[in-house]
Amino acid sequence: MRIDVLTLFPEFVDSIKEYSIIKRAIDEEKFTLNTINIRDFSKNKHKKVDDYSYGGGPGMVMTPQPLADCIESVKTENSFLVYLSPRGKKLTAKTSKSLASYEHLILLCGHYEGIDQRIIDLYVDQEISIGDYVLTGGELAAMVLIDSVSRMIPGVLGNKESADIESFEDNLLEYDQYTRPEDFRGMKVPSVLLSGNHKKIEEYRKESSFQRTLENRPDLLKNKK
Ligand code: 4H6
Repeated sequence: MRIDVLTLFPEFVDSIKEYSIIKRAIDEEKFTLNTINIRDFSKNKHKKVDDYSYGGGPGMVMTPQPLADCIESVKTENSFLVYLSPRGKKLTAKTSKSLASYEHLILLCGHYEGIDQRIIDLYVDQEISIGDYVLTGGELAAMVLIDSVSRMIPGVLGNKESADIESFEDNLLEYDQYTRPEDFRGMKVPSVLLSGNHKKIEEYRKESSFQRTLENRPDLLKNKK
């Protein structure tokens, strides 16, 4: 898979290439990540990429010319273009999994008050939001999407790590986890986890998952199969 990120802040997005599982996946050529500076495509003498909003009101809108030229410089027949915006459809593990099967993903990051609607109408295949809050730009949303999609690419995670992909699919949150020491400042690890009784441990974890979900995300339980 190839991911191209169209942004006004390429260095910011490039920084994720240096870390953890994404770094390993890129080194192992599971996918490539490129950033393209939208400003490089501006034909304005001051490299301007924004303009006033028709109809008035506060804030600027990203102007179509640099966006169209930037998109056309990377787009092919099998590209899928995602626009990160607070107006988009909410990102879930299911969306990430389906995005992971594209040969070429283009992620468009907006700034100011957003982009000219005609660019959306012409080029955007899917408008995605990472949650109900506003960010100063689409870059952090694109980085979240890249992280979550890359984990779904076959071979990016080890067998052990892959298990937690399934965990969200069954609409339950993770169970409580412990590691050494057995006693930390007087707080003991639940004895069942030290018992070696795998059936009991399994039961404990199911119950722990259920309780955490009930407490933090009761909405997930309604969708449970
Ligand atoms: C597109 C349109 C994504 C992108 C408007 C982006 C939240 C998310 C942006 C804007 C984003 C998300 C610019 C509107 C700043 C508000 C960039 N915010 N905004 N939830 N911001 O995925 O002003």
